[in-house]
Amino acid sequence: MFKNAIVRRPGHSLVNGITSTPELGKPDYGLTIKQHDAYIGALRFCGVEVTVLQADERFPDSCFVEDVAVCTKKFAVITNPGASSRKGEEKVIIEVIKKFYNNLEYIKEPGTLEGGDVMMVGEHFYIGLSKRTNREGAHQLIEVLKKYGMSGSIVETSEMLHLKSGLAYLEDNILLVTGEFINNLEFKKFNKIMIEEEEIYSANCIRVNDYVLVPAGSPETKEKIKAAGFKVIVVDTSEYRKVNGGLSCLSLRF
Ligand code: CIR
Repeated sequence: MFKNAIVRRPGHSLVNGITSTPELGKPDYGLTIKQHDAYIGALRFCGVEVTVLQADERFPDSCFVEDVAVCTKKFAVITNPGASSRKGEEKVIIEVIKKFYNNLEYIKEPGTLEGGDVMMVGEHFYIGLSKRTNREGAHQLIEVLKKYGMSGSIVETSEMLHLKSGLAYLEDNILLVTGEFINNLEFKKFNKIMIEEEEIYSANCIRVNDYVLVPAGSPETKEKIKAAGFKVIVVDTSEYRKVNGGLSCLSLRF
């Protein structure tokens, strides 16, 4: 069960966020805010207490709070983002994380790690190696996990921005999976829900207590998740998609 979530309001500078799909255009500020309101509303509907941080215009991507911390049951890790324009975002999240956690750990140079590359499955954490998360960062996280009696393992990635761009753990041994991860033996033990190429963006869903949040515009994914027995809430994240963002990266949940 998640009791808490932290989100950060998007700033006007989100238009300068990192994107790999410039052809989608720039986020519309008004719509970005509306969608953020709806996202917060969905989290609250799922029974989560949401802490809303003010926008920080200095960091265009700072509404994607998932990347700057990893929040577990026992401790939180402040990460070290691999994207140069995102370095420093981790410092501005520390204060609020301290309100919730006594045990804080840090990923340190030369290690880099972004939370989008970390998927929690009970007490085990899958850590994707990506352009943002390097082997040193992954090893540092594994050492921290061991210290608290948990474990981590490394997953090589090649096409996705982050590990969770192509995977979402819905609990109950059910894994949403797409693209390069479909045949990855690391995930053999899971009951898989396959996401087709046309709806690849919807592999980034989030299970929040009794519901699964699914991005708008992915009817097949929605039906598959419903067929697996979940209650679904559709949330539109079209403006965040324009800057590589999805449902998971907009919050820290713990
Ligand atoms: C970035 O490229 O870093 C941001 N524009 C989007 C981050 C998305 N984060 C995530 O999927 N965990």
